[in-house]
Amino acid sequence: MQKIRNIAVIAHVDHGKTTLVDGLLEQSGTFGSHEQHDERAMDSNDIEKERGITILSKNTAITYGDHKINIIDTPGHADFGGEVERVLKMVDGVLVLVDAYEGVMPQTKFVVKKMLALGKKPIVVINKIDKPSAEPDRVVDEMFDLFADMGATDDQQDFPVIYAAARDGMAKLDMADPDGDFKCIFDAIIESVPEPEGSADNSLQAQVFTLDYDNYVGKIGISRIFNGTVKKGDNIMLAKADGEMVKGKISKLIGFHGLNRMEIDQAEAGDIVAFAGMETVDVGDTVADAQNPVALDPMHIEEPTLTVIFAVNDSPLAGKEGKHVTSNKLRERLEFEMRTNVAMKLEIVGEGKFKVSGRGELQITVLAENMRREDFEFSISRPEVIVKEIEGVKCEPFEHLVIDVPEDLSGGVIERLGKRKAEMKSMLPMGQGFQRIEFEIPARALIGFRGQFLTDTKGEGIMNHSFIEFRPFSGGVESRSYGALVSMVAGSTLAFSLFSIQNRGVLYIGVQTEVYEGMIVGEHSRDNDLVVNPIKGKAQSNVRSSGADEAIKLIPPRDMSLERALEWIEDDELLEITPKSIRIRKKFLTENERKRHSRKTVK
Ligand SMILES: Nc1nc2c(ncn2[C@@H]2O[C@H](COP(=O)(O)OP(=O)(O)OP(=O)(O)O)[C@@H](O)[C@H]2O)c(=O)[nH]1
Ligand SMILES: [Mg+2]
Repeated sequence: MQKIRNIAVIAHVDHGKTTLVDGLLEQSGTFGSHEQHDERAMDSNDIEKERGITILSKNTAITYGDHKINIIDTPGHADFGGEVERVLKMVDGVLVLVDAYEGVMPQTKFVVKKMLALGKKPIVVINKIDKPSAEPDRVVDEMFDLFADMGATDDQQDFPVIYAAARDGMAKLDMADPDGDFKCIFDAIIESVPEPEGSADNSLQAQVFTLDYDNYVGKIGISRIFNGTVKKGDNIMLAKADGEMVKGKISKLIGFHGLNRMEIDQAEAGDIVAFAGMETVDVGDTVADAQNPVALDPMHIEEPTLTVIFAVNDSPLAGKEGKHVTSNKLRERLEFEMRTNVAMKLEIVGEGKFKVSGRGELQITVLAENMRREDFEFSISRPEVIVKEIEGVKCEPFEHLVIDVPEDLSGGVIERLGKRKAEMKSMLPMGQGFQRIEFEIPARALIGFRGQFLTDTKGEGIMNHSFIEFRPFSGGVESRSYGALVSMVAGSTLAFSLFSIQNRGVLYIGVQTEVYEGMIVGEHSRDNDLVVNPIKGKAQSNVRSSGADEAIKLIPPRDMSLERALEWIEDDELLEITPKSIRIRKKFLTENERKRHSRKTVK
């Protein structure tokens, strides 16, 4: 049997997981010496590349000496935290990265807690020690405290520490040592991560932890083999979470090496491989022996906390920019997403209306962004948190929020968060005039908070949050404090009218932009909505009579990204999304209709 180690790389967002995996691939010689590859090669899909974040966990394998090391790179963003938990069940040890300046952050806590509870063996990597602001000693202490607080066993608490600058391929066991390469990381993996249990001679038991889809072979289940041996063409039994047993056949067996996948003939206990040929496969299923099927413990799949409604685009500009606009197309696409994305749920709630539930706004945004790139047009509504009854009590999701803010601005931010029902848990000086403040806050109150926070901290604040648990409903929270500037007409915008509207707030659109009645062209500087005419030319009676053209200086419109717009909208508003545009609109386009459904200020 081959010698194997299975590890996951876990950390808070941006602490350098994918960069470290690059280094592991490179320094193990897995990339051929002439092979060209991108930076953060594992972040392979377009949105991952553009945003520089990992969205889907991905696995790779390297060879080091006589060992095969399976490595799973995980996403650090809280919205994808559910993935991490599933991945952790598949490995025997973890590399926990932590930024040598930022230290323990919300998602560090989340992943360390899960990892310790599952009894995994950690190796702590203090990364980015090259940063001038790095304080590796403080961060090591923070990690020791965190482990102790989270109930680490003696064995887990006794973790090896590696100091690294992953981006430079540098690592060492002691800050006083000369800079070294990743050899100390490889050695720590081989020495301290236990070898996989289970035997190749037992009956087959493999568990699926990620799904993938391929146009040629269909659904693919990426799995850890806990027992037995599997060959291409084998008949198997698929043990589903609900106890059902479905007969199947492994049409293809796929192995991983570096950035490549290749067909293999056989795999054994301890390894991580992918199976094709089982159309009904789901995350958590056990791929078991056909004669003696024994299911593994089902997998806990984190429940969604947020929903939005995807609907057919019914704006006056519908159908002009996208190819796929019908309810059927929309349903097919969303159903397709659900086949591989277990963190999301879909419910049809009306003609052309689909309720999509997920873990957070980023997850929803990524789906919407993918769809617009595939030429879809649709609308989405304001995100709402999922409220559920637990033992007769109405409960809602709560989040752990950590902000870093300049000291002189912290008072204002704390006050604002108070109105949003946040409870302050701690406050620490961070150096360079910054304070780190931790809160617990209803997830509901965080919707729309980021934009406000950036304004309040003049763009210098940093905020991070991650899910804690469902807790009793906390009552009304303050929502957006500004109204919308709403167009009263359809047409193409003109500088002349935008020039006067810009005194009323912040514009979201520029000149020569198609608008329609009920479309939102900006944010009002007061709390009520204001109806405006953005297409008025100057050949009208109110033009000043000085013959010469008055210089019209337009302030550049605020660029509303999909996320920013999604956070900004209220219940009576929608985002219209097409391959070319993101428009913000009122649900009811005419003022008369809107009057009948007047805007609520407290929810
Ligand atoms: N200064 C410094 N920057 C680093 C180092 N390692 C990574 N970075 C940078 O940190 C940023 C984030 O790196 P990633 O590898 O994408 O981080 P990640 O943990 O995979 O992020 P997510 O997958 O989104 O959670 C990138 O800009 C890297 O270049 C390091 O050792 N030193
Ligand atoms: Mg990453």
